[in-house]
Amino acid sequence: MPKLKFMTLARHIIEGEKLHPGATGELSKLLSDLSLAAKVISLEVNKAGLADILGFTGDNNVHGEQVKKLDIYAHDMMIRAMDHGGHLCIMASEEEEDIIHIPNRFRIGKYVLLFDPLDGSSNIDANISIGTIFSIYRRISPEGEPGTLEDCLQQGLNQVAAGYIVYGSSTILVYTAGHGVHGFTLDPAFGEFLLSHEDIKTPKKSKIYSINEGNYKYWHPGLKKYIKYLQEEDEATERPYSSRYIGSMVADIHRNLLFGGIFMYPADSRNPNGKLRLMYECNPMSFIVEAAGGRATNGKKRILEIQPTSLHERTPIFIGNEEDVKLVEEFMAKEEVQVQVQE
Ligand code: FBP
Repeated sequence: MPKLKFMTLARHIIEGEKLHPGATGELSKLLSDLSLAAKVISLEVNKAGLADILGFTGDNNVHGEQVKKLDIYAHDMMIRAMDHGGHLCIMASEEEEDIIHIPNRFRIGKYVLLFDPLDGSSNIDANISIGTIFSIYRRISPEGEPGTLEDCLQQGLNQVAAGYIVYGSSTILVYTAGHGVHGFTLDPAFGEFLLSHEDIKTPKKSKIYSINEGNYKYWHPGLKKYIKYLQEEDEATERPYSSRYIGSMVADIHRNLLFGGIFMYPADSRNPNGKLRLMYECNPMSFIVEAAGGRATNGKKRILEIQPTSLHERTPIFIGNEEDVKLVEEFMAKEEVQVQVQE
């Protein structure tokens, strides 16, 4: 059990700011506003079974998916916590088709926030871990003006901070602002996030793979071979690996970040771009995993180097410790060569 240091998230952020000469404190205030939203959402998630917050709203979102009541609750909570602090020029959410402007009555700031208010929605009603994911950029459009779509469609490399919150057996917030990846557990007794996982480094070697094997039939032949390879017995390479799949990206990647593992949501013959969204799922998780010593690609290219073209675009993702992500890339590249030779 990690020894709890009495280091609150707020203090940690402010101390981190000292590492940025010329910092104005705006990013710190933005991150602490985010942590307030996380606390409120955590409270609602924890009592979901009691409050009339389970189930669907009856509407569909921009992705054509049925919307869960808790999805909208979390979405509204994020906007209410973030729109008035004066740190943001624009926001974007999984639950909103268009970019979200800052109301005129509030000051326009220099940061851009993209978020998935509740990741793993399919697990909400079954009380399985779900989460919130966020990604922060500095604006590229002129200061003082309302933010633009261009401000949102930046490469993941340009993120200044990213993080997620897992609402599980406890609520944990993990973030990086360029100086390591750190985890804070919410102490419900006095409502503070306390440092519980300092400077997380993902283990070099995996023993876990996470993928929805129900889609096996539709996969790339190289991926099929890689999964079969992981299931073979070989002591030297600690195979077979264990299969773990919660069906909540944020929870699956959090586990792999701590224990070592590779999470994959590939493209397949039905979904040529996979399922997960680049801007508020794959970019922030890739920024965190890379900062913890891991790797994240679409099978060929670093996720963080992908130039976005639309707010809700999807991308295949292979994310986890470097060795295994490189290995699945090799398996797929080899098969592509085979296919070309045969043609
Ligand atoms: P949302 O719940 O935010 O739409 O996220 C998508 C997601 O639930 C991921 O968290 C998860 O990894 C994936 O979809 C599960 O998809 P599938 O059920 O196809 O395996």
